[in-house]
Formats: sequence, structure tokens, C-alpha cells
Amino acid sequence: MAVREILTVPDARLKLVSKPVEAVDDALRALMDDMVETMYEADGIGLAAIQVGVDKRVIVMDLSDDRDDPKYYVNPVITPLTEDLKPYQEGCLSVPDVFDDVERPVRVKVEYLDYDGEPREEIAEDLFAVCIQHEMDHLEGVVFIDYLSKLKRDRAVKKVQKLVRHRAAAE
Ligand code: GNR
Ligand code: NI
Repeated sequence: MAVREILTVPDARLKLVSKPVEAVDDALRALMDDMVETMYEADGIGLAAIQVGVDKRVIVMDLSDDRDDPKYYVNPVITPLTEDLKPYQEGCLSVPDVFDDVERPVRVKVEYLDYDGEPREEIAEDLFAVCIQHEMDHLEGVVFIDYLSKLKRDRAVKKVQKLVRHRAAAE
């Protein structure tokens, strides 16, 4: 397993539409293992493959307090189960140190393949619903700041560029 580098805005790869996975094989599991390690190292609760530069429809997530319950979502499909929207203050590992409210459906159905390639279906609510929809957006090339005003989005990108420059200088 290895920690991979997380892309940050305005990296053009974050705008790619990720491609369906054709087979859940050992190579894909190696990618998913790396993604989990990368997510834990960055203290995130979710990660989409495109955030490590791989344009495949793969998401990992861990919402457990002890960070010992990784979940794997391959080729996920999400269906909203309500028109009821709720704002949540979101953040993103590809937009470090920026947080803002995004409104999303509070309850969705998630259909996907698991770590072993088995088809599964779950109902997501609360933080799980927020996170899976945030990750699903990454697979479509959408980052949460795309929902903000142009002014806020431009400010966010500038802030991240400055942070990344400072990080590079500190190395
Ligand atoms: O770690 C993360 N926290 C988070 C908080 C609120 C809403 C969404 C998220 S997902 C984010 C990790 C990430 O960037 N996933 O793409
Ligand atoms: Ni994100």
C-alpha cells in the first residue's frame, strides 16, 4: 500500500468525467487500498479516484469514529429518495482549508459494486448521504466549490494555490 499525492484545484484532471470500471480485479483492489491509505493520511472521510489522478469510477469512504471501517464503491449510481434538501458545511481534500455550505437531498439510494465486485444497494442519510453525493460529483468532474458564487470560487482557488506554493517552499 502507498500514500498517493492528492490533486488540488485548479488541476484540470479534477474536471474529467471518470470512466466505468470494467473488472473488480487485484489491480483495482491495489488502487482502492492506496486510496484508503491516502484518505487516512490526509484525515479525510472520503476520496474519489480522480483525486489521485485516476479517472475510474471508484470511491472509498470511512465515516467510523475509529477510522477502521473502510467502504468501497465501484461504479456507484445514486438516486435521490426525497426532494428535501439540507445544507451542510462541506470541505474537500482537493480544496484544502476551504469550507462552505452545499444543499443536497438528505436521503439517497446507492447502487454499486463492493471490494469483491459484488453488487450492493444501500440507503444513505445524514453525513453518509452528503459524503457519497460529494464523491459522486468528483466522478462527474464537479468539485463542491462549483456550487458557490464565482467570487467565492475564485477566492477559494487563489487560497489553495497560495497554500500549495507555501507547502512546496517548506519542503
Ligand atoms: O474529508 C472530507 N470531508 C468532508 C466534509 C464535508 C463534506 C464532504 C467531505 S468529503 C472530504 C474528503 C473529500 O474531499 N472527498 O472527495
Ligand atoms: Ni472532495
